[in-house]
Amino acid sequence: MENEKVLSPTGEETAKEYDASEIQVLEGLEAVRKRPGMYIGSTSKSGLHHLVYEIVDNSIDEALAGFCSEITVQINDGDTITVTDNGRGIPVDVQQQTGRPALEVVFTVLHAGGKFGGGGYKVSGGLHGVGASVVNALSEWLTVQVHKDGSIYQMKFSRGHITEEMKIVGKTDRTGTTVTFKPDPEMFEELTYEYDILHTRMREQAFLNAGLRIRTIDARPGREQSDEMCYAGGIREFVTYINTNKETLHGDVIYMSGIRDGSQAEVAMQYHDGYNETILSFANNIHTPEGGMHEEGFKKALTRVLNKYGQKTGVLKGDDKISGDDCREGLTCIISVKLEEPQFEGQTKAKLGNSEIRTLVDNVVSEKLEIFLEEHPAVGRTILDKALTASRAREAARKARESIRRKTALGGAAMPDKLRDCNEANPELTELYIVEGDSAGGSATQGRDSRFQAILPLWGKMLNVEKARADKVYGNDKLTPVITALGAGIGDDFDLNKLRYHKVIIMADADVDGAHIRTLLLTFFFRFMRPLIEQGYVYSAVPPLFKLTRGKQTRLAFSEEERDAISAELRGDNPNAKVDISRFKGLGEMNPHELWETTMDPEKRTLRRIELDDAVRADETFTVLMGEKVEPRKAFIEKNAKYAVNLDY
Ligand code: TSJ
Repeated sequence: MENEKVLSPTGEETAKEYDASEIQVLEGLEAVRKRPGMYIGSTSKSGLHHLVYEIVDNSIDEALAGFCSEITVQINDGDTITVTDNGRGIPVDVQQQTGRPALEVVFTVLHAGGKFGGGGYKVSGGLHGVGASVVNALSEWLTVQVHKDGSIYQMKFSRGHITEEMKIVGKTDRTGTTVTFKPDPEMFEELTYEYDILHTRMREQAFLNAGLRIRTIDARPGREQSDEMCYAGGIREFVTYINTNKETLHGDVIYMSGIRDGSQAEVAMQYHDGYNETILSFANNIHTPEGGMHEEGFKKALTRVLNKYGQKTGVLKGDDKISGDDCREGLTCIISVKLEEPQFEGQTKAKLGNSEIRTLVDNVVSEKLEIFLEEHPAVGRTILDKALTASRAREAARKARESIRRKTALGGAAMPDKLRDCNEANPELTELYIVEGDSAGGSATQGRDSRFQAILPLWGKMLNVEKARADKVYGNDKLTPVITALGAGIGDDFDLNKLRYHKVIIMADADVDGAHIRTLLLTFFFRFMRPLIEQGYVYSAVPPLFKLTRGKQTRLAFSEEERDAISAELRGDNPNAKVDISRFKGLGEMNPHELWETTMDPEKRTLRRIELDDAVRADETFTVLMGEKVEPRKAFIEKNAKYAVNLDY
């Protein structure tokens, strides 16, 4: 291979000689294959999808530079990926430093992305900012075609090695870059792409890059679908999208932007009548869930501007102050900044560290929001009223919490009327069953072992935690009994040492209503008693669905599959044997003895411990679930009922 014949960019034959720099190149890509996780996070499903983002980021850079307006991402049969753009096309001319075509360097040198072609402007970039060469190293094969200057240039690779040198394969009248690759089965545990994951990510990128048209296509047989996304309004439309199911407090999304010293900041925001704060921040199109300087700058400026405006309009008097939290109640906000050299910090490198960006965002919001409020006094008044109400509610909540704390401090609160407590006092030995409905509660009370099992029935419509402010949660007649029975307080005052039961068991039907109550309770625990879940004290009871009887033999089944299997087993070799199958319709229909035998007897029952992940998902389900508008909520429940029920298995 010392003197192998290769084609130059113009198609002439030249002798190729490997030199020291090229050996370094190959060593670089070997490193990627040795420790892929270092470059793309993981080799599971998320890493597999990350490959696509790394490629697309290059096209987005080209769009940011002003030369690309369309990007297409396609999943092909066999789960290969094709990304196409209509940019200028990756440069193909031979580079001074390396003596190789720029195109080759892009795919074979680690960290080569965007650093050529005269002051390459790089503001996009994946989580680890690595690029095309990493994707190349981790692909069984990769083909790139560049349409440029009237010719189509093509080059092929396998696992980072060149398999076909760059050559001209045809003529063209357009410009752009197309890359097709097949993730290497030797490197990835998971090889099947999920259209929804790519689609969601590409939609986010379309929101973040106003006017950029992104198409996603699934061309795998039997799964054909496609979408086209282009948002002239950019992050304004992102906010509108998030607020789709909410009652907004002012018609138009507030938009602010500014540029300084080569950095750019954009903010879009809109209040709704709910109580949650949703701030999504991005740096160079990368999501920063841990926040950072851009979020800090926004929050400080928002609080300052609203307080100043309140004083100026006389709504706030003297020393009146609205806190930052109160200024953000019911706020949906997107912050997007673009800067030359982002510093990502924090546990997952998802927090922006550049302090100059805090000043930039602060300045932009201070100036532009003040002007907006001057020009839209009605909106200004609405926002101030919202913040003031939040402020009063927070004060009421603080008092309610104090009173609960005082009660517990004074030799323990009176236990709730509905609680059927157990005799044992040592929390390590006791269990609390939280049971949906009065009739199931009655059966559980009669069926339990009262030495160590306590029962708390919950009945009627549960409080919707999403729609309730903290003070309502504290004073709520459904949740207060739970708080009191557990005895450990809530929120900042929560103290596991005071917990009265070390097993907290949610017992609800395996239907949509049961799933609903479970989701509500998990969300409540997640938000107000998180250590309870983190330390593994929360369980879900697993009631059976079927009872099968043959003669004197009785068996229980927890799913339809299990029912069929047990039925076959009971019949044995005798096809005529009669197996009686009855369905448990709900907890309420079991008699106390049955409930004990099937669901509560520690010797026989199944309990499923709730993991933090379950609670996080419940919380997310909730956030989407509990918009103000009923129709989307209903559709969502129906679509997710299966998942919610699955919490139990
Ligand atoms: F990942 C990748 F590198 F393979 C890749 C790059 C994949 C895809 C689908 C597109 C791209 C890409 C790169 N699209 N557009 C560009 N543009 C450039 O590389 C480019 C073109 C011209 C100039 C110039 O200064 O003339 C500079 C650059 C960086």
